[in-house]
Amino acid sequence: TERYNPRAAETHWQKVWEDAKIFETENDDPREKYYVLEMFPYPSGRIHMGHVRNYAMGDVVARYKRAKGFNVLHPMGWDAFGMPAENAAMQNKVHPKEWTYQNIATMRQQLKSMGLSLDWSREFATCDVDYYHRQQMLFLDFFEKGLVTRKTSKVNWDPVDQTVLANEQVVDGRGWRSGALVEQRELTQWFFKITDFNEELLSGLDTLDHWPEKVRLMQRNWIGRSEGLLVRFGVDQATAPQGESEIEVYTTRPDTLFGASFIAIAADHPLAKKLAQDNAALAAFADDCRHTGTSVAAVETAEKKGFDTGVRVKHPFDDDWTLPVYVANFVLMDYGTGAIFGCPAHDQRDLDFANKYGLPVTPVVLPAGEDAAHFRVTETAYVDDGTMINSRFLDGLTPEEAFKQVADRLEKIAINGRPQGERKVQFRLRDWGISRQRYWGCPIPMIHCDDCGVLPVPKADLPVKLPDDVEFDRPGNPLDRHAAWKQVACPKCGKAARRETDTMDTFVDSSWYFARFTAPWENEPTDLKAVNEWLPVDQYIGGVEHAILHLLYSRFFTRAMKVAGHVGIEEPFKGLFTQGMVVHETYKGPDGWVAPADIRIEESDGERKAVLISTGEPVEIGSIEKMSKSKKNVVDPDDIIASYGADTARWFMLSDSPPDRDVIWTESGVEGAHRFVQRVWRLITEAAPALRDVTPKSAFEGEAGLVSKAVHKTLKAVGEDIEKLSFNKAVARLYELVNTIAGPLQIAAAGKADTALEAALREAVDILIAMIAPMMPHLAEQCRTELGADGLAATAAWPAFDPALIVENEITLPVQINGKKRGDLTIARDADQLAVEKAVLELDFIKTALNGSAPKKIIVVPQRIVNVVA
Ligand code: ANZ
Ligand code: ZN
Repeated sequence: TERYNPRAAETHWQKVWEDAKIFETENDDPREKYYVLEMFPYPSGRIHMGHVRNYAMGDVVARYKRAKGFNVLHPMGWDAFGMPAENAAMQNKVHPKEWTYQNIATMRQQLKSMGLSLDWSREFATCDVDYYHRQQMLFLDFFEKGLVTRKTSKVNWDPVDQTVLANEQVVDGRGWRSGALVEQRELTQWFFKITDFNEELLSGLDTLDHWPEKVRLMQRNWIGRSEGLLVRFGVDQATAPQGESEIEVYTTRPDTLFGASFIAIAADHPLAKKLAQDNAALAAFADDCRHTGTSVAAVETAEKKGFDTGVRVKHPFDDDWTLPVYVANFVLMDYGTGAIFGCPAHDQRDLDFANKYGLPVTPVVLPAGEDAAHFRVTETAYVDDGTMINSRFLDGLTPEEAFKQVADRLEKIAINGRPQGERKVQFRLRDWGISRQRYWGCPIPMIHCDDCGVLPVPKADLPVKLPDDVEFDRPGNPLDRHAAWKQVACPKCGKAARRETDTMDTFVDSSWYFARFTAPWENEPTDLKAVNEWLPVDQYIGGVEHAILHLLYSRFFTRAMKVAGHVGIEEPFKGLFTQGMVVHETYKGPDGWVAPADIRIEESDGERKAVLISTGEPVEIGSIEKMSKSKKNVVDPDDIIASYGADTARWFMLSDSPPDRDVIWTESGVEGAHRFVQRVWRLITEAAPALRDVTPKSAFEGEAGLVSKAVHKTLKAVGEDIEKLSFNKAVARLYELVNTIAGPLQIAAAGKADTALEAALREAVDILIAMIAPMMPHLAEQCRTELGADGLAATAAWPAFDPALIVENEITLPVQINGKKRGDLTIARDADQLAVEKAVLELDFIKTALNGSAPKKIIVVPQRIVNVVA
């Protein structure tokens, strides 16, 4: 037979599917719904292997569920706003819009060449006016519901690029692009009040039992609920500026209050600011702190530094005990109260700080097995449980009991007319700052009037469209420099006013696209009926790098949309799966990294060597890393599809590793996958003439029975594997099945199979094709055609296995000779006495033992044991 030609077959079937519109989903359909979604791509230019893996997995689920009779929604779109388009504009003088839509066109073609069963009729890009128009409607609705605020906050400001940087964009205190020293600036920004949903976002996680536990844990930590105490320390008047009578701290460890040795406040704490006014050294120190960057990681890794303000406070339980007040770089203004009491023995940062400034270290929690007289803390803080010591009335209690004691007592003491202690639940989660001083994003639909203040754009005036005529010749936000665009009449008084020039964080765009897919044609952001029918997404698949922000923002957005009446549910993603990365060997030549396409692997005596194809020079084989341009270890999906076909690429992506782990892309692996494609093709086409007009029928007996049993067992298991997203297991079973039926198929091809075997084989190949269809959809169609089957594999039902063929209907009995076990007999479970006796006498070890003579007796204990008396 001819070799299978994937290129011709794949384009053919893709066109057939497209013309028949079989993946276009109707909203009103009586069948049960199933919504499968892969995280939509950013149109960076070309798809990469990570996309291939992600979309191959989603497509298996979509095709499988379709075959199982569900009305499947499997849409695709583009997360199309963002910085790279503007960078391209600055570097290559191409308009962000043009750059983006060109990339989309390329990538759409690439995705289509993968043969994904997507409903392209619902496609949109978040930079489509149609889409961001609805996003502006949502913004205004959220504003109306009090879920949007404007407030000043500290941001990382890049003075060269004149833009706000995300924490991730600050590297060693400098802007990632400009290299300029980043400043902390107070900027007025727009915020979504995600913290209004603190408790709900936390408790909602408990309901998401189809999410990976590690993702739920990451979200829990990010939300960061803690139960603590506000403690008000009275200021020693002699040491403080006028009007400063107390410092309020937040602590989760009030039990350690007797181990306190200092107070530390943030550089932006009001007291620090006041003191800095007439203390130049302190002002300089505070300034220095502002350069650290606001991220937790930046604060955590920076060396702990402090400045003694000279102010002293009194210990809440002892008026004669004073503590020094420092300004410290590790205390953040926007957490708790921006002030802490330091307990060096039981907190590592406090200990580092105390050691640096010679402050006392008094342990107050004694670990089990230590004795109080000798226990010291020097380099490592003790953060675990134990028994209270050095703590007066708390001594002997557990920290938990001590917490309660301190809280109860401080709640009853008053300071300046308020209790000195107050229990307080605190969250780490901050409101979501969505303002970006950028062009390529969704304009925030607000207007600034000198007389009337900040007002929403009237809904009738939406959309606020991005202007096309913008220049990228200077850093900063082109919208801000666009006088004509900015100019607008105040919707209230009619006087000249200004448009808001900030655009929305692109995370906003991806926080509701899954809802929009349910009715992308709708004038309102959603069609309530459609969105409530389709959501939640049954299976969401994407990278674990989105485990926190994207998923949390989407969970918030869904709740906010519910408040605004755009959806009826709270949790958008019922099932979540986070896939592993695609990794590849790296190669290093004399002039740096070398691409896999430029080398050849030579194997001799089991040793692998890499040489440059061009010169034959040896290159070093390096470690296996995530595919990245910087290490040049990328393999272009286009090349793979061109040489092996999409089915091979998909099959390999699904085959090698559990889907949540990294998969190592290897040339030999791809070739193995391709050999399998060819093998299936050859076996089926060669047997096709014999099987074409055969009516499928399973068998229970003989060779045909073995075929039927193998195929039904595999069918059951593969279905279960796909339901569990264990694609690699399904693939392994299919390899095995093909091995099992290859021989019989060749017998059939040679015209030597009996009717029963032919019928069993016909059924087996039909089922095999149905099973490979979700993974290798083109090959499945082609094989079906060879067999003369009607209809398409893409719309065929998933076959049902016959339970009767799956029960273990064989039994293994120990066989004894004169009461001593000599071997086993495997036989049909329902075999009668006579059949067992007959089979036993056929066993080699029995024949040898009897050596031609007849046994005296054969004792058969049914279902248990056989004893041959010689
Ligand atoms: C005294 C103490 C003693 C603390 C001890 C810890 C251990 P979580 O659980 O994350 O909420 N803290 C409070 N506000 C802070 C701020 N603005 N910047 C830096 N640190 C701050 O952590 C709460 C603990 O983090 C608080 O409890 C406080 O230090 C510190 F043995 O108070 B603790
Ligand atoms: Zn006005």
